[in-house]
Amino acid sequence: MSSKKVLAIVLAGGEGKRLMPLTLDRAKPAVPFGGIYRLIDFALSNIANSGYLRMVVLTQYKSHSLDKHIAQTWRMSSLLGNYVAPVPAQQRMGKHWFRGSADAIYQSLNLIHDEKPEYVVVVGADNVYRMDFSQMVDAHIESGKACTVAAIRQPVEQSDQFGVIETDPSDPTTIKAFVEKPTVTEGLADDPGSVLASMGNYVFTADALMEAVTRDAEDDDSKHDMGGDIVPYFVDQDSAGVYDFIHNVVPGSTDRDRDYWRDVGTLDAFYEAHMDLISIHPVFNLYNYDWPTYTGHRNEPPAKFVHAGPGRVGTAVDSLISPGVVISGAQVSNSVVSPGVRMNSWSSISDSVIMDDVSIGRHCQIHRAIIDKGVVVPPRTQIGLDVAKDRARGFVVTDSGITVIGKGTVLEP
Ligand code: ADQ
Repeated sequence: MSSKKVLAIVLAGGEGKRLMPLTLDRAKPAVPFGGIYRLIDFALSNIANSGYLRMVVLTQYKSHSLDKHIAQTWRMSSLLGNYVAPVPAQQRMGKHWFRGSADAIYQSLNLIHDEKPEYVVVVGADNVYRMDFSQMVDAHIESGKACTVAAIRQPVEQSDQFGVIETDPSDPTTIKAFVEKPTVTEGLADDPGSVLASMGNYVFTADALMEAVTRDAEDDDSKHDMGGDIVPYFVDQDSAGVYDFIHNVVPGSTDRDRDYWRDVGTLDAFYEAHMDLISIHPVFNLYNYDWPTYTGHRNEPPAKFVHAGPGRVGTAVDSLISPGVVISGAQVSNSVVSPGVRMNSWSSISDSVIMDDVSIGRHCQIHRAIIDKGVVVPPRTQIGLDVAKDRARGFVVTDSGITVIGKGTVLEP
């Protein structure tokens, strides 16, 4: 099938309240991830690797760093008519901003009219995974349905974080019921510990999508949400199908990571997804060159490890260390370190995520922490060793005890 018939729409306007303080200053899809990436790079790379090179990214909340990242990184050759276009809310349909993800599409219908695709792939921008959307589009076309929802099994106790799909055993590819973020107590018949969750990725037949979001815009009772309103509308029409992610096989994937998908909507999930990158046999393999994850690179020299004197050997193990990092006489383990970080003698950094340009002085101990860009950690600082003390200092501490320090904080000596 020609990729020209498919337009990809990336929903990137979410606020990401549960990732505070990482989303204090930026939209959730712009949150740094995995040392050198932004969360949105996973969705955009999947779309590009699927062969769909016309993408619009709908933005709204604090979109400056997202726009900058897309403009600098995601430039396509216009010779072939390819583009990645960030589209901010513009009040085209009245004096209001996007009222929800379905309204974001409604307010951008001019883009679909201009492009005239047959099919529209709509994806979220804040999940970490690899997926070949062309396989899902093929399944959608074959099913004859107007809407297809990508699905993956998730623990039943997390059902209130997902759209939950119910199918009929006699017709397992048709969605019988879809409820957005319910509290479910009973799992699947063949897997009682799991529910079938929406991944927030959809394929629509273009005309049907345009009609659905237009109807939805006129419905004052609607929350104008893709999961809460648009998918249930197609379910009511008996025209919503399910595409099980288990069938999606991406080149270069292994048995270990082929069904990897993480919703990193909470700080704990965000932290755990980082730990997935650094395990010895990673459950998510960044080194799959057959399905690369693209991003923009800073112009940085190689990472450097300095033996700064007796007992001051700069080392890093089981860690991802980005360009421009200098580890001088400090020990790093089990951590993900972004470009431009400086770490100094007699300091130890373990089980942590350290973002760009953080500076860590001498004799510091940092454990189980997420430290956002540009934080200055003065000498002899402890972070993550005593979470009660961290809370008392005003830091965010997650349910599982991860200490999080917001962008640009200069800590008291
Ligand atoms: P959530 O991720 O909770 O659930 P939502 O907050 O709407 O749903 O975010 C989905 C995507 O839409 C995100 O990429 C977000 O940035 C974007 N978005 C949200 N509001 C927007 C707006 N006003 N304008 C533009 N973009 C917006 C969704 C589905 C669930 C599914 C989970 C899987 O609704 O059914 O289970 O994703 O993670």
